[in-house]
Amino acid sequence: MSCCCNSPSNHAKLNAWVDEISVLTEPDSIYWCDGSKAEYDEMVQTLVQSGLATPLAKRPNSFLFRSDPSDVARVESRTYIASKSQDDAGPTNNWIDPVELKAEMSKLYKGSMHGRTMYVIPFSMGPIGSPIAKIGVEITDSPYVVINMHIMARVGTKVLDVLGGVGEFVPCLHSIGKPLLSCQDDNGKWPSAPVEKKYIAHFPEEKLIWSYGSGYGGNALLGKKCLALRIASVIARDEGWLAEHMLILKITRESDGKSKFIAAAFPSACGKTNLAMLVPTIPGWKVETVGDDIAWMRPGKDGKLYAINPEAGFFGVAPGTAEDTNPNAMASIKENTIFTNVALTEDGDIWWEGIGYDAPGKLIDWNGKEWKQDKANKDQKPAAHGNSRFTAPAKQCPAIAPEFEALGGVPIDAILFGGRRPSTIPLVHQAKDWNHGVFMGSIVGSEITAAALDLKVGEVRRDPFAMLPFCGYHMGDYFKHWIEVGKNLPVESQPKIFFVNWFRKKDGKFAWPGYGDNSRVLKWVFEQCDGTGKAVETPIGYIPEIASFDRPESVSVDTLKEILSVDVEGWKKELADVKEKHYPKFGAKLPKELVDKLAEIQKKLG
Ligand code: GTP
Ligand code: SPV
Ligand code: MN
Repeated sequence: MSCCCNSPSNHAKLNAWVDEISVLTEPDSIYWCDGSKAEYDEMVQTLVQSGLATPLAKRPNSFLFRSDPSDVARVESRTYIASKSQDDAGPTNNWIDPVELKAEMSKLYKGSMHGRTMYVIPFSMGPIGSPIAKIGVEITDSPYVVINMHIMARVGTKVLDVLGGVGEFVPCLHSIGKPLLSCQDDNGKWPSAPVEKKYIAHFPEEKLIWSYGSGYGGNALLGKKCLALRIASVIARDEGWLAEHMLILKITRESDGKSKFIAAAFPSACGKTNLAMLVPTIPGWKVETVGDDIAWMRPGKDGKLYAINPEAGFFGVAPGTAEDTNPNAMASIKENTIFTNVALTEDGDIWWEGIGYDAPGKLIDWNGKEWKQDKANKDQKPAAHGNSRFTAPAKQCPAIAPEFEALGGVPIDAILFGGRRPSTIPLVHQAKDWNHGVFMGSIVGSEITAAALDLKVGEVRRDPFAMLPFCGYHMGDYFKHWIEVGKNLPVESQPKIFFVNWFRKKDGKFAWPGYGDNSRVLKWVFEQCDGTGKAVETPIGYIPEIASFDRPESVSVDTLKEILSVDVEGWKKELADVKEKHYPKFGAKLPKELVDKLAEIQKKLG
C-alpha cells in the first residue's frame, strides 16, 4: 500500500483522503490518534506549555481554556447545507452550490495547517459494535479538538479495527484557519479565523463535512452537530429512522420497579442536560441518564422506537449549573473535565454565574481579565461567557443509566418537545395522536439563547423539533419523514408525544421552579404512558387534572391552574402566527396532515 501519511490503517480510501488533505493543507507533520490516555495527557501537557490550557488545582486532571471572543458558540450564519439543489437544503438552511463552496473553501484550506500538526481522529458515534453506530474520521489541526473528541466520542485504534479495510466512514475535515509562519507560535492565544472566513459546511449527497475557521464546540467537534445531526438526519431520512436533538432518560417508579424511557427535544441551552440528569423532588421516583443532547432512534422488530445516544460525553452549558439545580452534572465535572470560557478563581477552581455561591475573591473572567463580583452593579458583565461549557465523560455521571451503552438502544415510551416560552404555552400538554405530536414538534418556538453567536438573544423564534440549526435537508421533507416514521409503527407502540414549558413567567419571574420539580411532570407523562394518568381533554390536547397533579409547595393552586390551562386568546395568536408566518415558508413541501391539524385546532378554539 502506498501511503505517505504514516497510516496505521489499511483502508485505502481513508489513506488516500488523508494524503490528499495533507497535500492541500501542508501541515508540518501528521499524527494518527490512538485514543489512549497517554496520548490525551501528552496533548494536554503541550496545551499547558503553549499557554492555551490552565490546569485547575482544585479539580484533578481538569483544565481551563479561554477562546477568542469571536469564537464562543456555533455560527449559524456561516453554517451551510451544500446540497446539489438548493431546494433540498430548504428555506431554513444557508445554501451555496457545492462546487462553488468547495472552490472557495479549498482556497482557504490551501496551506492552512502550516506550522501545525495534522491530527487524524478515527471516531465512532455510538458504542463500538452497535449496529446503529456510525464511524467518522476527523482531520484537525487543533489539539483542543482532539482532547474534546477523546471525551465526546469513542476514538482511536479500536475504531480503525472496526472500520477495517473497506468500512464506511464520514470524512470530517477541520482546520482552525490560522497557519503559522516559521518559528511562530500561538503566543497563548486561541487560534481561529475571523467570522467572515468561517465555514461550517455539509455536503449531504457525499456525506462529507468541511469546517474552517472555528475551534469551538459544534463548529469544530464534528462528530456532534455536523455528523450526528446534519449528516445523520439525511441518512436517517433515506433509511427510515430519526436523528434528533434530544436527550434520553430512564424514569423508574421505585414501588414496582417499572421504567419508561423518555426522549426530549428542546432548543440549545433550553434544559436537555438538566432534564436528563434530574434528581426528582418527589419521593419514590428515580431518573437516570442515557443521553443529554442527541438521540438516534430506529424502529425495532417489535414496532417500538429504539434510541441510542451516539455520544460518550457531555458538552454542557456551565452557567446555571449548581449543586442544588443539577448535582449530577456537578459530580460529573469533579475531575477529568475540560472547561471553556468559565471564570478562574485564585485557588485554581472554576466559577460561573448561577453556580450556587458568590464569587470567591478576585477572579479571572473568560476574557482573561481580573473580575470582582459587584452585586450592586446590575450591568456588570458576566465572569463566565453565557455559552461557556464543560466537557466531561458521561461515565462520570452518578446517574448514568445501565443502558447507556446498550448496543440496540432503549425503547422510547414518550417524546417531549419544549422551549423557552414566557407566555401562552402550558407547563405540559399531550398530543392526541402521532400526527398531532408531529404538529407540536413543527411549531416549537423558543427564546434565543447564547448557544449561537450571531442571533438576538431573548427573541422568540420558531425552532421546529429543536432542529432548526441541525436539519441537513428541507424542513418540510423532515416533517413528512416524521409522519412516515409514525405510520410505520403500530399505534400501540408509538411513543406518546408531549409538549412542556418550564419557562412560563409571571410578574417577570419563572412561574414554575423547574429542575428537580420537573419530575412532577415526568411522573404524569409516565402515568399517561401507563394508562393510569388523570387528564382533561382540551382543544390543544390533554392537560393534567389539577386536583391529582403533584404540585410543589412553592407553586400556589392559582398559579398551577394558570400554567395548566389553555390561554385561548394566546393560542389563537400562536396559531395565526404559525399559519401566516411559519408554515408558508415550507411551500408545497408542508405536509397536508399538518395543515389539517392546524385547522382542526383553530376550529376547536373557536
Ligand atoms: P445544549 O447543550 O445547548 O443543547 O443545551 P441544553 O438543552 O442541554 O440546556 P441545559 O440543560 O444545559 O440548560 C441550559 C440553561 O437552562 C442552564 O443555564 C440551565 O440552568 C437552565 N435550565 C435548565 N433547566 C431549567 C429549568 O427547568 N428551569 C429553569 N428556569 N432553567 C433551566
Ligand atoms: C447546542 O448548541 O445545541 C450545543 C452546543 O449542544 S454545540 O455543540 O456547540 O452545538
Ligand atoms: Mn445541543
